[in-house]
Amino acid sequence: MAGPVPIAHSLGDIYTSDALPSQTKRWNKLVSQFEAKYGHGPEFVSRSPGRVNIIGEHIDYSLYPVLPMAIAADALLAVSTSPTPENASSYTIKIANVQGSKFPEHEFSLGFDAVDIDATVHEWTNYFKSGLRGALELLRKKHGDDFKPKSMNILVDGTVPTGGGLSSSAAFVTASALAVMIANGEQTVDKTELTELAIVSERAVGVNSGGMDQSASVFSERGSALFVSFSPTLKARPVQFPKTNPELVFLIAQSFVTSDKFVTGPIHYNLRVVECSLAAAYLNAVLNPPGTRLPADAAPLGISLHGFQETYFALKERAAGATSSKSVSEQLQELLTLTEQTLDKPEGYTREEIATVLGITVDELNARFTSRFPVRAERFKLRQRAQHVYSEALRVLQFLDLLESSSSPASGEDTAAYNARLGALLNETQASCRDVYECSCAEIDDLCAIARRNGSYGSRLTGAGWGGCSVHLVPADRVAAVREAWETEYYSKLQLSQEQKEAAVVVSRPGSGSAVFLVK
Ligand code: NG1
Ligand code: MG
Repeated sequence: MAGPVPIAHSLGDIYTSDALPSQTKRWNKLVSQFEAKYGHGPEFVSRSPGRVNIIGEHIDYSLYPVLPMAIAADALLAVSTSPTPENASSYTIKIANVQGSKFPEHEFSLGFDAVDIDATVHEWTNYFKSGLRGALELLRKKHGDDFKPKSMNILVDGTVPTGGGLSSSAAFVTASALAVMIANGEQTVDKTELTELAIVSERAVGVNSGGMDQSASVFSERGSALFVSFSPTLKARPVQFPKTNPELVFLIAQSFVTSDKFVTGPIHYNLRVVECSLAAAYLNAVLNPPGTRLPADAAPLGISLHGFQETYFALKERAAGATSSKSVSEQLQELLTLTEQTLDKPEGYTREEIATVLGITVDELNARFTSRFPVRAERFKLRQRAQHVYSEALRVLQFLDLLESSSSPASGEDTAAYNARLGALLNETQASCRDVYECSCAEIDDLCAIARRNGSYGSRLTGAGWGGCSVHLVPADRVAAVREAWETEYYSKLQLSQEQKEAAVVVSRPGSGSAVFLVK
């Protein structure tokens, strides 16, 4: 899985045969629009897909493994370059989008020091700039501080719906960083390096994100889901779904409730990141010996619920003078009990209450946890957030186990019963997201209920939630019934454009990850 981002030689390396005709048209159009705009052809196209998360929601930033897969929709950057003269003091980025009315073009003249990003304005090119910034940091590390980036002409074509939970942002940031690396002469780009820089970069846009989306976008392989773990280091490996008859497919259904993390971060996404870190710090203060520090790991706020798990069990073992016989799943079960006992205030905790337990002032608490990404809350629901994270981490392991263990239908279990077990875990995730983590919404709950009534084994939100997309595990012979029910019971009640109607539901098969296509 690790290794360089592939150089594609034909679109058949990237897309499945059913997608190929329409993708070929799209790519040709992109190239001819590029020529019309800049007066010459692109040198290469960088490409990164969106993703759907199958299971493992809101746990990546607590450093627990997740199971997403890439979808066919992607971000493409067609690029040409020109060298920056020895004596120049700046370079130029011209960036335009095939959807010019929605995403207006820009020209930036940039100095050689760090790229400025104003995260207070919501501007589509910020995502490019964050990829640029991350890539340049890496290039400087490799080639020294006086490294001079090339000027670039760029035309972008993105098909991942924005604000829809399918991670248009990570697709764009990773494709951008990849484009900058290739534009500046890198012959190969390491997948792990690209992913890590994109994770850090995306935080520059104002969202305190985990690393699932960028990993899925870069590492995915056609035909497989991806098991991504973050600790101790980023690792990704493909996971196959068992072949069943009827085939199991993932349906992705839009709710058309737009949830913009940039706008609602302080009460939704960024607040959850803070609550999880506060929960970890609180559990650490109460349950570990005084003075124990959680590892400053790669979690957005440096303190993760996963870090607490590791420290807690390691210290316990040391105290007992024995190595633990507990499996990770058993540890997670125990953490659920400890969470219930220790974080016993369902109404939530005030800053004062948390600061007292941590032995710091409220100002120190704010500086450490809520200054970089502001949040708005009177009370922090530490109990519920930790409960969701530990139970969801457990469900990911159970799901993986079902996919990979001998209990798959090949070994004789009745297919429907097996599918029902997979689906039950997805349904439990949805219940936990709705009731415990509070990141669903009525419309998503509705889509899930309709799908289950019509043959879905498991239905849930995917991505950050509070709107956006839902994912459903449906046997191929029930797809039409589920679609029809959504149409009559949900979509027909919304005012949708033709374009929205066509994009509302897609059958998704696991697609391939980032690639570069060299144009001859
Ligand atoms: P979306 O909103 O689908 O891009 C976000 C985070 C993920 C993960 C999920 C919840 C970003 C870029 N992505 O996904 O890292 O935390 O929510 O599981 O913020
Ligand atoms: Mg996103």
